[in-house]
Amino acid sequence: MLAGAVPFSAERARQYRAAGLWNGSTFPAMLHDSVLRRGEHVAVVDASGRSLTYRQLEHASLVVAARMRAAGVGDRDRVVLQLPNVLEFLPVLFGVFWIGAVPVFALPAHRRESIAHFVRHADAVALITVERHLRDPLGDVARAVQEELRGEGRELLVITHPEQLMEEPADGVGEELTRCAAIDAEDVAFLQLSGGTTGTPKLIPRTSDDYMLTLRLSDEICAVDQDAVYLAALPIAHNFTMSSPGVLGTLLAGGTVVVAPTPAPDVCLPLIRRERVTITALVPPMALLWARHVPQDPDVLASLRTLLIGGAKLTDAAAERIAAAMPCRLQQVFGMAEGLVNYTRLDDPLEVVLHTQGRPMSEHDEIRIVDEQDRPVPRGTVGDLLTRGPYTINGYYRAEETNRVSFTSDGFYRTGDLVRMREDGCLVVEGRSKDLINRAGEKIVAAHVEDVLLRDRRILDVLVVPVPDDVLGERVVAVLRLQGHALPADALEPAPAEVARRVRRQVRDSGLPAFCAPDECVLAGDFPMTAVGKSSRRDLRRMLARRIASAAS
Ligand code: OOB
Repeated sequence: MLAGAVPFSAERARQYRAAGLWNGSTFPAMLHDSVLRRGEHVAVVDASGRSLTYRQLEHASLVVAARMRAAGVGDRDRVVLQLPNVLEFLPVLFGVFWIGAVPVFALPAHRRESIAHFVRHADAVALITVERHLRDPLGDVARAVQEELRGEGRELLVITHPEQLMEEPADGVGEELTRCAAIDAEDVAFLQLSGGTTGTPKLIPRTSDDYMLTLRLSDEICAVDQDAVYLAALPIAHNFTMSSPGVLGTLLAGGTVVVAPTPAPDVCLPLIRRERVTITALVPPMALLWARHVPQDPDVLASLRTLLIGGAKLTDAAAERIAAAMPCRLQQVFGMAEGLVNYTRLDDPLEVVLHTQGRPMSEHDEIRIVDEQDRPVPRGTVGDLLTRGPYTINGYYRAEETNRVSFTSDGFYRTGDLVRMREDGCLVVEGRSKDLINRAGEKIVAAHVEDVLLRDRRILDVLVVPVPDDVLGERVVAVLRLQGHALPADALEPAPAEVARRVRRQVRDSGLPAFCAPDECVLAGDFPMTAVGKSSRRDLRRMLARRIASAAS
Protein backbone atom coordinates (compact mmCIF):
# COMPACT_ATOMS: atom_id res chain seq x y z
CA MET A 1 0.00 0.00 0.00
CA LEU A 2 1.20 3.50 -0.88
CA ALA A 3 2.81 4.91 2.28
CA GLY A 4 0.52 7.49 3.92
CA ALA A 5 -2.72 5.76 2.90
CA VAL A 6 -4.88 3.95 5.46
CA PRO A 7 -5.67 0.36 4.38
CA PHE A 8 -8.96 -1.49 4.87
CA SER A 9 -8.88 -3.90 7.80
CA ALA A 10 -7.77 -7.38 6.74
CA GLU A 11 -11.13 -8.79 7.78
CA ARG A 12 -13.21 -6.37 5.70
CA ALA A 13 -10.87 -6.72 2.72
CA ARG A 14 -11.32 -10.47 2.88
CA GLN A 15 -15.12 -10.09 2.97
CA TYR A 16 -15.20 -7.71 0.01
CA ARG A 17 -12.99 -10.04 -2.03
CA ALA A 18 -15.04 -13.08 -1.09
CA ALA A 19 -18.27 -11.31 -2.05
CA GLY A 20 -16.78 -10.50 -5.46
CA LEU A 21 -17.02 -6.76 -4.82
CA TRP A 22 -13.32 -6.38 -5.38
CA ASN A 23 -12.24 -8.38 -8.38
CA GLY A 24 -8.67 -7.34 -9.07
CA SER A 25 -9.32 -5.27 -12.19
CA THR A 26 -7.33 -2.13 -12.91
CA PHE A 27 -7.89 0.92 -15.13
CA PRO A 28 -5.42 -0.08 -17.88
CA ALA A 29 -6.97 -3.56 -17.96
CA MET A 30 -10.44 -2.00 -18.19
CA LEU A 31 -9.38 0.13 -21.16
CA HIS A 32 -7.72 -2.82 -22.89
CA ASP A 33 -10.84 -4.88 -22.42
CA SER A 34 -12.98 -2.16 -24.02
CA VAL A 35 -10.50 -2.01 -26.93
CA LEU A 36 -10.96 -5.73 -27.51
CA ARG A 37 -14.74 -5.36 -27.57
CA ARG A 38 -15.15 -1.88 -29.08
CA GLY A 39 -11.84 -1.04 -30.81
CA GLU A 40 -13.24 1.04 -33.67
CA HIS A 41 -16.00 2.74 -31.65
CA VAL A 42 -15.48 6.40 -30.72
CA ALA A 43 -14.30 6.54 -27.11
CA VAL A 44 -14.00 10.31 -26.75
CA VAL A 45 -14.92 13.38 -28.79
CA ASP A 46 -14.46 17.07 -27.94
CA ALA A 47 -16.42 20.22 -28.77
CA SER A 48 -14.40 20.90 -31.93
CA GLY A 49 -15.18 17.39 -33.20
CA ARG A 50 -11.72 15.84 -32.64
CA SER A 51 -12.14 12.25 -31.56
CA LEU A 52 -10.32 9.03 -30.65
CA THR A 53 -11.59 5.50 -31.08
CA TYR A 54 -10.91 3.02 -28.28
CA ARG A 55 -7.93 1.67 -30.20
CA GLN A 56 -6.55 5.18 -30.79
CA LEU A 57 -7.13 6.13 -27.17
CA GLU A 58 -5.20 3.12 -25.95
CA HIS A 59 -2.37 3.75 -28.38
CA ALA A 60 -2.17 7.45 -27.45
CA SER A 61 -2.09 6.54 -23.76
CA LEU A 62 0.76 4.10 -24.37
CA VAL A 63 2.70 6.85 -26.15
CA VAL A 64 2.10 9.12 -23.13
CA ALA A 65 3.28 6.30 -20.86
CA ALA A 66 6.50 5.82 -22.87
CA ARG A 67 7.23 9.56 -22.82
CA MET A 68 6.54 9.88 -19.10
CA ARG A 69 8.78 6.92 -18.38
CA ALA A 70 11.52 8.44 -20.54
CA ALA A 71 11.17 11.66 -18.51
CA GLY A 72 11.94 9.66 -15.37
CA VAL A 73 8.44 9.26 -13.94
CA GLY A 74 7.95 5.79 -12.53
CA ASP A 75 5.93 3.37 -10.49
CA ARG A 76 4.08 4.95 -7.51
CA ASP A 77 5.33 8.48 -8.33
CA ARG A 78 2.63 11.11 -7.81
CA VAL A 79 1.66 13.28 -10.78
CA VAL A 80 -0.65 16.28 -10.31
CA LEU A 81 -3.07 16.70 -13.22
CA GLN A 82 -4.69 20.11 -13.58
CA LEU A 83 -6.48 19.62 -16.86
CA PRO A 84 -9.71 21.15 -18.10
CA ASN A 85 -12.23 19.20 -20.17
CA VAL A 86 -10.02 18.53 -23.18
CA LEU A 87 -9.57 15.48 -25.38
CA GLU A 88 -6.07 14.92 -24.00
CA PHE A 89 -7.36 14.29 -20.49
CA LEU A 90 -8.04 10.60 -21.12
CA PRO A 91 -4.80 9.62 -22.94
CA VAL A 92 -2.81 11.45 -20.25
CA LEU A 93 -4.75 9.85 -17.40
CA PHE A 94 -4.36 6.34 -18.79
CA GLY A 95 -0.73 7.03 -19.68
CA VAL A 96 -0.07 7.83 -16.02
CA PHE A 97 -2.01 4.70 -14.99
CA TRP A 98 -0.03 2.45 -17.37
CA ILE A 99 3.29 3.28 -15.72
CA GLY A 100 1.84 2.65 -12.28
CA ALA A 101 2.16 6.31 -11.28
CA VAL A 102 -0.52 7.94 -9.09
CA PRO A 103 -2.50 10.89 -10.50
CA VAL A 104 -3.63 13.66 -8.14
CA PHE A 105 -6.79 15.28 -9.51
CA ALA A 106 -6.65 19.07 -9.28
CA LEU A 107 -9.40 21.13 -10.94
CA PRO A 108 -8.84 24.08 -13.32
CA ALA A 109 -10.40 26.41 -10.75
CA HIS A 110 -7.75 25.60 -8.13
CA ARG A 111 -5.43 28.51 -7.46
CA ARG A 112 -1.70 28.60 -7.03
CA GLU A 113 -1.73 28.06 -3.24
CA SER A 114 -3.80 24.90 -3.62
CA ILE A 115 -1.67 23.53 -6.48
CA ALA A 116 1.51 24.17 -4.47
CA HIS A 117 -0.11 22.46 -1.50
CA PHE A 118 -1.08 19.37 -3.54
CA VAL A 119 2.43 19.08 -5.02
CA ARG A 120 4.09 19.35 -1.61
CA HIS A 121 1.62 17.22 0.29
CA ALA A 122 1.66 14.42 -2.29
CA ASP A 123 5.40 14.88 -2.86
CA ALA A 124 4.64 14.96 -6.59
CA VAL A 125 7.36 14.64 -9.24
CA ALA A 126 5.34 16.12 -12.11
CA LEU A 127 2.52 18.56 -12.86
CA ILE A 128 0.61 18.27 -16.13
CA THR A 129 -1.61 21.17 -17.18
CA VAL A 130 -2.38 23.44 -20.14
CA GLU A 131 -1.04 26.93 -20.91
CA ARG A 132 -4.44 28.57 -20.68
CA HIS A 133 -7.96 27.64 -19.73
CA LEU A 134 -10.64 30.28 -20.39
CA ARG A 135 -9.01 33.33 -18.80
CA ASP A 136 -6.75 31.41 -16.42
CA PRO A 137 -3.01 31.24 -17.16
CA LEU A 138 -2.56 27.74 -15.74
CA GLY A 139 0.89 27.40 -17.37
CA ASP A 140 2.18 30.47 -15.51
CA VAL A 141 0.78 29.08 -12.26
CA ALA A 142 2.55 25.76 -12.87
CA ARG A 143 5.89 27.47 -13.53
CA ALA A 144 5.48 29.66 -10.44
CA VAL A 145 4.93 26.52 -8.34
CA GLN A 146 7.97 24.93 -10.00
CA GLU A 147 10.04 28.00 -9.10
CA GLU A 148 8.76 27.95 -5.51
CA LEU A 149 9.81 24.32 -5.13
CA ARG A 150 13.18 24.92 -6.75
CA GLY A 151 13.76 27.44 -3.96
CA GLU A 152 13.25 24.54 -1.55
CA GLY A 153 15.74 22.39 -3.48
CA ARG A 154 13.10 20.23 -5.19
CA GLU A 155 12.60 19.52 -8.87
CA LEU A 156 9.15 19.39 -10.44
CA LEU A 157 8.61 18.33 -14.04
CA VAL A 158 6.07 20.74 -15.58
CA ILE A 159 4.22 19.91 -18.79
CA THR A 160 1.88 22.55 -20.20
CA HIS A 161 1.29 21.05 -23.65
CA PRO A 162 -0.25 17.65 -22.97
CA GLU A 163 -0.79 17.10 -26.71
CA GLN A 164 3.03 16.85 -27.07
CA LEU A 165 3.01 13.83 -24.78
CA MET A 166 0.95 12.04 -27.43
CA GLU A 167 3.36 12.86 -30.28
CA GLU A 168 5.11 10.08 -32.11
CA PRO A 169 7.57 8.60 -32.54
CA ALA A 170 8.34 7.67 -28.95
CA ASP A 171 10.62 4.82 -27.84
CA GLY A 172 9.31 1.69 -26.21
CA VAL A 173 5.64 2.25 -26.96
CA GLY A 174 3.56 -0.71 -25.80
CA GLU A 175 5.96 -2.10 -23.19
CA GLU A 176 3.34 -1.34 -20.55
CA LEU A 177 0.88 -3.71 -22.16
CA THR A 178 2.73 -6.61 -20.59
CA ARG A 179 3.65 -4.84 -17.36
CA CYS A 180 0.13 -3.78 -16.47
CA ALA A 181 -0.62 -7.12 -14.84
CA ALA A 182 1.83 -6.06 -12.12
CA ILE A 183 -0.41 -3.23 -10.90
CA ASP A 184 -1.91 -4.21 -7.53
CA ALA A 185 -5.66 -3.52 -7.64
CA GLU A 186 -5.82 -3.19 -3.85
CA ASP A 187 -3.23 -0.42 -3.84
CA VAL A 188 -3.94 3.30 -4.28
CA ALA A 189 -4.72 4.13 -7.93
CA PHE A 190 -5.07 7.90 -7.55
CA LEU A 191 -5.61 10.73 -5.10
CA GLN A 192 -8.95 12.50 -5.42
CA LEU A 193 -9.62 15.82 -3.65
CA SER A 194 -12.18 16.41 -0.95
CA GLY A 195 -14.96 18.71 -2.10
CA GLY A 196 -15.67 20.37 1.21
CA THR A 197 -16.46 24.06 1.15
CA THR A 198 -14.17 24.73 4.12
CA GLY A 199 -10.38 24.83 4.22
CA THR A 200 -7.84 23.37 1.82
CA PRO A 201 -8.95 20.19 0.03
CA LYS A 202 -7.67 16.97 1.55
CA LEU A 203 -6.19 14.14 -0.51
CA ILE A 204 -8.31 11.02 -0.84
CA PRO A 205 -6.57 7.75 -1.71
CA ARG A 206 -8.80 5.48 -3.82
CA THR A 207 -7.83 1.96 -4.88
CA SER A 208 -8.49 0.34 -8.28
CA ASP A 209 -10.64 -2.33 -6.64
CA ASP A 210 -12.84 0.11 -4.74
CA TYR A 211 -13.27 2.54 -7.63
CA MET A 212 -13.92 -0.13 -10.25
CA LEU A 213 -16.74 -1.34 -7.99
CA THR A 214 -18.31 2.13 -8.05
CA LEU A 215 -18.16 2.13 -11.86
CA ARG A 216 -19.88 -1.24 -12.20
CA LEU A 217 -22.59 -0.29 -9.70
CA SER A 218 -23.13 3.15 -11.27
CA ASP A 219 -23.38 1.72 -14.78
CA GLU A 220 -26.03 -0.69 -13.62
CA ILE A 221 -28.03 1.87 -11.62
CA CYS A 222 -27.90 4.48 -14.40
CA ALA A 223 -28.40 1.96 -17.24
CA VAL A 224 -25.15 2.90 -18.94
CA ASP A 225 -24.23 0.43 -21.69
CA GLN A 226 -22.25 0.50 -24.93
CA ASP A 227 -24.82 2.78 -26.56
CA ALA A 228 -24.37 5.45 -23.87
CA VAL A 229 -23.09 8.86 -24.95
CA TYR A 230 -22.03 10.69 -21.79
CA LEU A 231 -21.51 14.46 -21.83
CA ALA A 232 -18.80 15.57 -19.38
CA ALA A 233 -20.10 19.07 -18.66
CA LEU A 234 -18.78 19.53 -15.11
CA PRO A 235 -15.01 19.51 -14.51
CA ILE A 236 -13.82 16.14 -15.77
CA ALA A 237 -11.53 15.32 -12.84
CA HIS A 238 -14.25 15.74 -10.22
CA ASN A 239 -15.45 12.51 -8.66
CA PHE A 240 -19.01 13.07 -9.89
CA THR A 241 -17.94 13.50 -13.55
CA MET A 242 -15.36 10.78 -13.27
CA SER A 243 -17.39 7.96 -11.80
CA SER A 244 -21.11 8.56 -11.28
CA PRO A 245 -21.23 6.89 -13.81
CA GLY A 246 -19.18 9.52 -15.53
CA VAL A 247 -16.33 9.30 -17.94
CA LEU A 248 -14.84 6.09 -16.52
CA GLY A 249 -18.20 4.33 -16.17
CA THR A 250 -18.84 5.11 -19.84
CA LEU A 251 -15.45 3.72 -20.90
CA LEU A 252 -16.05 0.58 -18.85
CA ALA A 253 -19.34 0.08 -20.73
CA GLY A 254 -17.77 0.79 -24.13
CA GLY A 255 -19.82 3.95 -24.76
CA THR A 256 -18.74 7.40 -25.97
CA VAL A 257 -17.56 10.33 -23.84
CA VAL A 258 -18.22 13.88 -25.10
CA VAL A 259 -16.12 16.57 -23.40
CA ALA A 260 -17.62 20.06 -23.10
CA PRO A 261 -15.29 22.97 -22.26
CA THR A 262 -17.86 24.50 -19.90
CA PRO A 263 -21.25 23.43 -18.52
CA ALA A 264 -22.93 26.56 -19.96
CA PRO A 265 -26.19 25.71 -21.75
CA ASP A 266 -25.23 27.61 -24.92
CA VAL A 267 -22.21 25.29 -25.25
CA CYS A 268 -23.77 22.04 -24.05
CA LEU A 269 -27.22 22.05 -25.63
CA PRO A 270 -25.87 22.19 -29.22
CA LEU A 271 -23.33 19.47 -28.30
CA ILE A 272 -26.14 17.25 -27.02
CA ARG A 273 -27.91 17.61 -30.35
CA ARG A 274 -24.77 17.10 -32.46
CA GLU A 275 -23.45 14.03 -30.61
CA ARG A 276 -26.84 12.54 -29.70
CA VAL A 277 -25.89 12.62 -26.00
CA THR A 278 -27.93 10.21 -23.86
CA ILE A 279 -26.80 11.09 -20.32
CA THR A 280 -25.14 13.95 -18.47
CA ALA A 281 -24.61 15.30 -14.97
CA LEU A 282 -24.95 18.75 -13.41
CA VAL A 283 -24.79 20.50 -10.05
CA PRO A 284 -28.12 22.10 -8.98
CA PRO A 285 -27.33 25.75 -9.87
CA MET A 286 -26.34 24.67 -13.39
CA ALA A 287 -29.39 22.44 -13.77
CA LEU A 288 -31.58 25.42 -12.82
CA LEU A 289 -29.83 27.50 -15.46
CA TRP A 290 -30.32 24.79 -18.10
CA ALA A 291 -33.99 24.56 -17.16
CA ARG A 292 -34.34 28.25 -18.05
CA HIS A 293 -32.61 27.75 -21.40
CA VAL A 294 -34.25 24.61 -22.68
CA PRO A 295 -34.92 25.44 -26.31
CA GLN A 296 -38.41 25.61 -27.69
CA ASP A 297 -37.39 23.06 -30.32
CA PRO A 298 -37.89 19.75 -28.47
CA ASP A 299 -35.69 17.94 -30.99
CA VAL A 300 -32.53 19.49 -29.51
CA LEU A 301 -32.76 17.28 -26.44
CA ALA A 302 -34.48 14.32 -28.10
CA SER A 303 -31.56 11.95 -27.46
CA LEU A 304 -31.14 12.85 -23.77
CA ARG A 305 -32.54 10.13 -21.56
CA THR A 306 -31.08 10.92 -18.14
CA LEU A 307 -29.97 14.03 -16.29
CA LEU A 308 -28.08 13.32 -13.06
CA ILE A 309 -28.14 16.09 -10.49
CA GLY A 310 -25.90 16.07 -7.46
CA GLY A 311 -22.99 17.61 -5.63
CA ALA A 312 -25.18 19.88 -3.51
CA LYS A 313 -28.70 19.82 -2.18
CA LEU A 314 -31.40 19.98 -4.82
CA THR A 315 -34.28 21.61 -3.03
CA ASP A 316 -37.80 20.32 -3.68
CA ALA A 317 -38.77 23.51 -5.47
CA ALA A 318 -35.70 23.43 -7.73
CA ALA A 319 -36.33 19.75 -8.50
CA GLU A 320 -39.89 20.52 -9.56
CA ARG A 321 -38.78 23.41 -11.74
CA ILE A 322 -36.16 21.30 -13.48
CA ALA A 323 -38.44 18.28 -13.91
CA ALA A 324 -41.06 20.50 -15.52
CA ALA A 325 -38.58 21.96 -18.01
CA MET A 326 -36.32 19.04 -18.95
CA PRO A 327 -37.74 16.38 -21.28
CA CYS A 328 -35.81 13.49 -19.69
CA ARG A 329 -35.58 11.41 -16.51
CA LEU A 330 -33.91 12.93 -13.49
CA GLN A 331 -31.69 11.04 -11.11
CA GLN A 332 -30.43 12.57 -7.89
CA VAL A 333 -26.90 11.69 -6.79
CA PHE A 334 -25.66 12.31 -3.28
CA GLY A 335 -22.03 11.34 -3.30
CA MET A 336 -18.65 12.24 -1.93
CA ALA A 337 -15.10 11.79 -3.17
CA GLU A 338 -14.40 9.90 0.08
CA GLY A 339 -16.66 7.10 -1.17
CA LEU A 340 -20.36 6.60 -0.44
CA VAL A 341 -22.65 7.39 -3.38
CA ASN A 342 -26.46 7.35 -3.23
CA TYR A 343 -28.76 7.43 -6.24
CA THR A 344 -32.46 7.63 -6.82
CA ARG A 345 -33.28 4.72 -9.14
CA LEU A 346 -34.61 5.00 -12.68
CA ASP A 347 -37.80 3.17 -11.73
CA ASP A 348 -38.43 5.13 -8.51
CA PRO A 349 -41.73 7.02 -8.30
CA LEU A 350 -41.44 10.71 -9.20
CA GLU A 351 -42.00 11.67 -5.56
CA VAL A 352 -38.81 9.82 -4.57
CA VAL A 353 -36.82 11.28 -7.46
CA LEU A 354 -37.87 14.83 -6.67
CA HIS A 355 -37.79 14.77 -2.89
CA THR A 356 -35.00 12.42 -1.80
CA GLN A 357 -31.30 11.99 -2.44
CA GLY A 358 -31.71 8.27 -3.06
CA ARG A 359 -30.15 5.31 -1.34
CA PRO A 360 -26.66 3.76 -1.27
CA MET A 361 -25.32 2.04 -4.37
CA SER A 362 -24.29 -1.13 -2.61
CA GLU A 363 -26.02 -3.30 -0.04
CA HIS A 364 -22.59 -3.49 1.59
CA ASP A 365 -22.63 0.25 2.33
CA GLU A 366 -23.10 0.65 6.08
CA ILE A 367 -25.05 3.71 7.16
CA ARG A 368 -25.32 5.14 10.68
CA ILE A 369 -27.32 8.24 11.52
CA VAL A 370 -26.35 9.49 14.96
CA ASP A 371 -26.82 12.27 17.51
CA GLU A 372 -24.05 14.39 19.04
CA GLN A 373 -22.96 11.49 21.28
CA ASP A 374 -22.74 9.13 18.29
CA ARG A 375 -25.90 7.30 19.43
CA PRO A 376 -28.20 6.10 16.63
CA VAL A 377 -31.30 8.28 16.20
CA PRO A 378 -34.76 6.80 15.48
CA ARG A 379 -35.72 6.31 11.82
CA GLY A 380 -36.98 9.61 10.38
CA THR A 381 -34.98 11.78 12.80
CA VAL A 382 -32.24 14.07 11.47
CA GLY A 383 -28.72 13.14 12.52
CA ASP A 384 -25.10 13.04 11.43
CA LEU A 385 -24.37 10.58 8.65
CA LEU A 386 -21.53 8.12 9.26
CA THR A 387 -20.61 5.49 6.70
CA ARG A 388 -18.29 2.57 6.02
CA GLY A 389 -18.18 0.21 3.08
CA PRO A 390 -16.34 -1.45 0.20
CA TYR A 391 -15.51 1.82 -1.58
CA THR A 392 -15.34 4.36 1.26
CA ILE A 393 -11.88 5.39 2.42
CA ASN A 394 -10.51 4.62 5.86
CA GLY A 395 -8.48 7.80 6.13
CA TYR A 396 -7.19 10.80 4.20
CA TYR A 397 -3.71 10.64 2.74
CA ARG A 398 -0.95 11.67 5.19
CA ALA A 399 -3.37 13.27 7.63
CA GLU A 400 -3.21 11.49 10.98
CA GLU A 401 -4.67 14.33 12.98
CA THR A 402 -7.60 14.96 10.62
CA ASN A 403 -8.25 11.23 10.50
CA ARG A 404 -8.68 11.05 14.27
CA VAL A 405 -11.65 13.42 14.06
CA SER A 406 -13.02 12.43 10.64
CA PHE A 407 -13.27 8.68 11.34
CA THR A 408 -14.68 6.70 14.25
CA SER A 409 -12.53 4.13 16.03
CA ASP A 410 -14.32 1.37 14.10
CA GLY A 411 -13.61 2.98 10.75
CA PHE A 412 -16.78 4.92 9.92
CA TYR A 413 -16.28 8.15 7.96
CA ARG A 414 -17.97 11.20 9.49
CA THR A 415 -19.46 12.81 6.40
CA GLY A 416 -20.45 16.08 8.10
CA ASP A 417 -23.83 15.77 6.38
CA LEU A 418 -27.10 16.01 8.31
CA VAL A 419 -29.57 13.50 6.92
CA ARG A 420 -32.70 11.60 7.79
CA MET A 421 -33.74 8.20 6.51
CA ARG A 422 -37.33 7.79 5.38
CA GLU A 423 -39.36 4.64 6.01
CA ASP A 424 -38.59 3.53 2.45
CA GLY A 425 -34.84 3.69 3.15
CA CYS A 426 -34.23 6.82 1.05
CA LEU A 427 -31.97 9.50 2.46
CA VAL A 428 -32.87 13.18 2.60
CA VAL A 429 -29.97 15.60 3.09
CA GLU A 430 -30.95 18.36 5.49
CA GLY A 431 -27.70 20.31 5.42
CA ARG A 432 -24.14 20.23 6.70
CA SER A 433 -23.68 19.97 10.44
CA LYS A 434 -21.63 23.17 10.21
CA ASP A 435 -24.29 24.95 8.11
CA LEU A 436 -26.95 25.11 10.79
CA ILE A 437 -27.75 28.69 11.63
CA ASN A 438 -27.87 29.25 15.35
CA ARG A 439 -30.15 32.24 15.93
CA ALA A 440 -30.38 32.93 19.64
CA GLY A 441 -30.28 29.20 20.28
CA GLU A 442 -32.87 28.30 17.63
CA LYS A 443 -31.33 26.00 15.00
CA ILE A 444 -32.33 26.84 11.45
CA VAL A 445 -31.70 24.59 8.47
CA ALA A 446 -30.73 26.96 5.65
CA ALA A 447 -32.00 24.54 2.98
CA HIS A 448 -35.55 24.62 4.42
CA VAL A 449 -35.77 28.39 4.09
CA GLU A 450 -34.21 28.29 0.63
CA ASP A 451 -36.73 25.71 -0.50
CA VAL A 452 -39.66 27.91 0.55
CA LEU A 453 -38.23 30.96 -1.20
CA LEU A 454 -37.49 29.12 -4.45
CA ARG A 455 -41.21 28.47 -4.80
CA ASP A 456 -41.46 32.11 -5.90
CA ARG A 457 -40.66 32.14 -9.63
CA ARG A 458 -39.29 35.67 -9.39
CA ILE A 459 -36.40 34.29 -7.34
CA LEU A 460 -33.81 32.71 -9.63
CA ASP A 461 -31.69 31.37 -6.80
CA VAL A 462 -31.17 31.95 -3.10
CA LEU A 463 -28.68 31.14 -0.36
CA VAL A 464 -29.57 31.58 3.29
CA VAL A 465 -26.51 32.13 5.48
CA PRO A 466 -25.70 33.22 9.04
CA VAL A 467 -24.02 36.53 9.79
CA PRO A 468 -22.56 37.26 13.27
CA ASP A 469 -24.91 39.38 15.35
CA ASP A 470 -24.22 41.04 18.73
CA VAL A 471 -27.64 40.25 20.10
CA LEU A 472 -28.72 37.05 18.39
CA GLY A 473 -25.33 35.37 18.03
CA GLU A 474 -26.18 34.78 14.40
CA ARG A 475 -28.83 36.42 12.27
CA VAL A 476 -30.44 34.96 9.16
CA VAL A 477 -29.53 36.59 5.85
CA ALA A 478 -31.20 35.63 2.58
CA VAL A 479 -29.05 36.41 -0.44
CA LEU A 480 -31.22 36.51 -3.55
CA ARG A 481 -30.77 36.54 -7.29
CA LEU A 482 -33.93 38.04 -8.73
CA GLN A 483 -35.48 37.70 -12.16
CA GLY A 484 -35.06 40.89 -14.20
CA HIS A 485 -32.66 42.37 -11.66
CA ALA A 486 -29.24 42.11 -13.31
CA LEU A 487 -26.37 43.24 -11.09
CA PRO A 488 -22.59 43.09 -11.62
CA ALA A 489 -21.28 39.58 -10.76
CA ASP A 490 -19.79 40.44 -7.36
CA ALA A 491 -22.40 43.02 -6.31
CA LEU A 492 -24.18 42.70 -2.97
CA GLU A 493 -26.77 45.32 -2.14
CA PRO A 494 -29.68 45.63 0.28
CA ALA A 495 -32.94 44.35 -1.17
CA PRO A 496 -35.74 46.91 -1.59
CA ALA A 497 -38.02 47.00 1.46
CA GLU A 498 -40.97 45.46 -0.39
CA VAL A 499 -38.84 42.48 -1.47
CA ALA A 500 -37.71 41.92 2.13
CA ARG A 501 -41.30 42.14 3.34
CA ARG A 502 -42.48 39.67 0.71
CA VAL A 503 -39.67 37.22 1.58
CA ARG A 504 -40.43 37.31 5.29
CA ARG A 505 -44.13 36.84 4.66
CA GLN A 506 -43.43 33.90 2.35
CA VAL A 507 -41.37 32.12 5.01
CA ARG A 508 -43.92 32.78 7.78
CA ASP A 509 -46.83 31.66 5.57
CA SER A 510 -45.01 28.43 4.68
CA GLY A 511 -45.46 26.99 8.13
CA LEU A 512 -41.79 27.26 9.11
CA PRO A 513 -41.24 28.71 12.61
CA ALA A 514 -41.26 32.52 12.68
CA PHE A 515 -37.57 32.65 13.70
CA CYS A 516 -36.69 31.25 10.25
CA ALA A 517 -37.83 34.44 8.50
CA PRO A 518 -34.70 36.22 7.24
CA ASP A 519 -33.61 39.13 9.39
CA GLU A 520 -32.08 40.74 6.32
CA CYS A 521 -32.35 40.36 2.55
CA VAL A 522 -29.52 41.11 0.16
CA LEU A 523 -29.47 41.04 -3.65
CA ALA A 524 -26.50 39.48 -5.42
CA GLY A 525 -25.23 39.48 -9.01
CA ASP A 526 -23.78 35.97 -8.94
CA PHE A 527 -23.04 33.50 -6.20
CA PRO A 528 -19.39 32.62 -5.57
CA MET A 529 -18.65 29.06 -6.68
CA THR A 530 -16.44 26.21 -5.50
CA ALA A 531 -14.04 24.59 -7.97
CA VAL A 532 -16.74 22.27 -9.30
CA GLY A 533 -19.48 24.91 -9.49
CA LYS A 534 -21.34 24.42 -6.23
CA SER A 535 -22.54 27.68 -4.64
CA SER A 536 -20.02 28.47 -1.93
CA ARG A 537 -21.67 29.48 1.34
CA ARG A 538 -18.26 30.02 2.89
CA ASP A 539 -17.19 32.59 0.28
CA LEU A 540 -20.58 34.27 0.42
CA ARG A 541 -20.29 34.59 4.21
CA ARG A 542 -16.86 36.14 3.74
CA MET A 543 -18.20 38.62 1.18
CA LEU A 544 -21.01 39.58 3.56
CA ALA A 545 -18.54 39.97 6.43
CA ARG A 546 -16.38 42.26 4.27
CA ARG A 547 -19.43 44.29 3.30
CA ILE A 548 -20.45 44.68 6.95
CA ALA A 549 -16.89 45.63 7.95
CA SER A 550 -16.64 48.29 5.23
CA ALA A 551 -20.08 49.67 6.11
CA ALA A 552 -18.99 49.99 9.76
CA SER A 553 -15.74 51.84 8.98
C1 OOB B 1 -19.58 15.20 -4.69
O1 OOB B 1 -18.41 14.98 -4.03
P1 OOB B 1 -17.61 16.04 -3.18
O2 OOB B 1 -16.54 15.27 -2.51
O3 OOB B 1 -17.23 17.21 -4.03
O4 OOB B 1 -18.61 16.65 -2.09
C2 OOB B 1 -19.26 15.82 -1.15
C3 OOB B 1 -20.26 16.61 -0.34
C4 OOB B 1 -21.18 15.72 0.47
O5 OOB B 1 -20.60 15.33 1.69
C5 OOB B 1 -22.37 16.64 0.64
O6 OOB B 1 -22.12 17.59 1.62
C6 OOB B 1 -22.46 17.36 -0.67
O7 OOB B 1 -21.14 17.34 -1.20
N1 OOB B 1 -23.37 16.71 -1.60
C7 OOB B 1 -24.72 16.80 -1.54
C8 OOB B 1 -25.22 16.07 -2.65
N2 OOB B 1 -24.17 15.54 -3.32
C9 OOB B 1 -23.06 15.94 -2.67
N3 OOB B 1 -25.53 17.42 -0.67
C10 OOB B 1 -26.86 17.32 -0.89
N4 OOB B 1 -27.42 16.64 -1.92
C11 OOB B 1 -26.64 16.01 -2.83
N5 OOB B 1 -27.20 15.37 -3.86
O8 OOB B 1 -20.16 16.25 -4.64
C12 OOB B 1 -20.11 14.06 -5.48
C13 OOB B 1 -19.36 12.90 -5.63
C14 OOB B 1 -19.87 11.85 -6.36
C15 OOB B 1 -21.13 11.94 -6.94
C16 OOB B 1 -21.86 13.10 -6.80
C17 OOB B 1 -21.36 14.16 -6.07
